[in-house]
Amino acid sequence: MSKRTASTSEFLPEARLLEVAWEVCNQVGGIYTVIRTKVPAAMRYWGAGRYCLVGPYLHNNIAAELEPMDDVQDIFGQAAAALKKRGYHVQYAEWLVTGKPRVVLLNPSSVDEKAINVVKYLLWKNHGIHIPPDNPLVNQAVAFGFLTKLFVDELVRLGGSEGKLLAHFHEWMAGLPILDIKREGLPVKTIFTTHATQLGRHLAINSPMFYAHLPFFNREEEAKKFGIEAEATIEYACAQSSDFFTTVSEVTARECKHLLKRKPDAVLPNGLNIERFETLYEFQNLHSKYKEQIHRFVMGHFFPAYAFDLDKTMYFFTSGRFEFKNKGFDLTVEALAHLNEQLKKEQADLTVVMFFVSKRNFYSIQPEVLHSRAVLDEIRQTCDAIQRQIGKRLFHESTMRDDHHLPNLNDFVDEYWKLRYRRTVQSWQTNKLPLLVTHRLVDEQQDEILNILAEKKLRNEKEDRVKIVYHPDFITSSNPLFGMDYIEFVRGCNLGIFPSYYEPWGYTPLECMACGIPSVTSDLSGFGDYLLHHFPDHEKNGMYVVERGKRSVDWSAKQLAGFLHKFLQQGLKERIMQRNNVENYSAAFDWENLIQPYNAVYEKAIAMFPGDQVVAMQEPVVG
Ligand code: 1S3
Repeated sequence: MSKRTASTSEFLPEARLLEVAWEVCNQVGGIYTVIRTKVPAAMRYWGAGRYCLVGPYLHNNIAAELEPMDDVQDIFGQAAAALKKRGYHVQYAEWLVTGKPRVVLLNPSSVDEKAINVVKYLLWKNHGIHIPPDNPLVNQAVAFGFLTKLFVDELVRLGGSEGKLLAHFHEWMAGLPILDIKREGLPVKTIFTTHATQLGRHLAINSPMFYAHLPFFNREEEAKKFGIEAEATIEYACAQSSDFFTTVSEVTARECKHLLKRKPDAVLPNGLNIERFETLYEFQNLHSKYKEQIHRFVMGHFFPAYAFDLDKTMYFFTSGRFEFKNKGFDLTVEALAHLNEQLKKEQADLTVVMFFVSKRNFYSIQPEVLHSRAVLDEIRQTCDAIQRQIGKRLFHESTMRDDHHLPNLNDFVDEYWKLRYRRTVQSWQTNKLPLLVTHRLVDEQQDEILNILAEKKLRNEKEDRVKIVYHPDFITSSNPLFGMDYIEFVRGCNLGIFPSYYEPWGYTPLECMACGIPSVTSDLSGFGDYLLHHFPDHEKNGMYVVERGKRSVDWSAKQLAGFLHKFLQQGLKERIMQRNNVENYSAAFDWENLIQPYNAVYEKAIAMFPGDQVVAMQEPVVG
């Protein structure tokens, strides 16, 4: 694997790069991860003075992540100051994340309604884009686009004829300035990256044969049907007008070709900041440590009803935003039902606990779940007290005895502790089945996961070999049930399951890989498709790809169940080996490598400025 090492001064020395996204300093989904994790690699090429992120200023609490740079009079600082002078709310600062990039945050609400209406009128007049009056998100995108364009104008003015400015926009919410940059013929080269098409996401949820029908959808009609005309038209116009149009995977490139009527000029796969350990056992140890913590939760949740052997228990999980079909939750449950039946038939002595982690509206954690957890903690404290008492008295007794026999340890425990022990354990046990869901959901009757679990008869019965824990909230360190953050939870599990139906890239299996945890993805996810093309040995090494593209749900569910069953047949040694192999893959997804396709686009864009030679695309270095 070659890594290109360029020093800041040698990479496109005469250029500056603006990277504009709604998710700069504003975490909504995966684009935030792209921007934030890419910063160190981007900074290595561009350096602080030539690279600036631009995002929306939406919440005051972002201030804690910023080191204001009001006094810095570099070109970005001067342009920001010029906007401030005109009365807009602008913050120029260092973003205190790894790599410390400079950011300009523009507050959309500092553009008054009158000005927004003028901008909307001009969008209609100059670009034929109709913006409805009552869509707050689109209104914010219009205001943000307006401010970003003013910022670009200032940079062009300040840069004079010397500087070459590249402006890279992510998603429709950031892309509007592209249209006027082109219309006015500004000396700025634009790149537009879509991370999913607006129409594609809606169609995938609603159209049963989405992929087969892709060439036949009528863009305008479908956008109207879903009430996303403004978003879809903006996205279409940005894709059409940008100098370079890119997306994150070949899967989404096909979608763009049909729905945005432009084949992307380049595919820019997503990476991570991969932190590798000096020695393999370090990440294996982390797995044991966090698995122990998950054991605690599982004991509290299941053992009041019945116990099972934790040494023969595997933890599977899925996570992501709640898009039931797109994220493959339906397929996962179906496969788990097959697996459960098969394990029961085989009278297997192992247990699978499957966690569904997503975000739903809920009132609170179920009181039973909290109660059981609290009583478990009390049992632990009681056991510790008994252990201390026995230890102390046994030691004392041992020094006084003539024989060498172990005395009856029961005699060393006070009646108080015996009674407290009996009472606590008794109050813990219950005849009820362990709950499927940890929280009181707002709309429990309509919940698609609970409904399909009922339909597939996964109820957490004692005989079931596959148990379910549905946790309708993301896992963070302040979470009272697990007491660990998401990545720690991933490290403690044995397998991640993400057989998505619609997934332009999909960070979840990549995060598993970075932790050395095997996972399942699908050939319809950008990441799965990438594995299929670049890593022929992926399955042998714990990266399973379910076929969904040309298969029925039933077929794919059986294939997934087969993968899960095969995974369970491995012994401890094989699983350890597999974790090592999975972790070995992760280097290929380090931004240090995946920054290269970005750089290749930037080199091409610079070559478009008059007087420059065309720079040949670099050889791909990944895979
Ligand atoms: C999108 O976020 P999403 O979860 O809405 O962008 C991500 C980053 O490129 C990508 O990983 C994901 O598949 C897309 O769907």
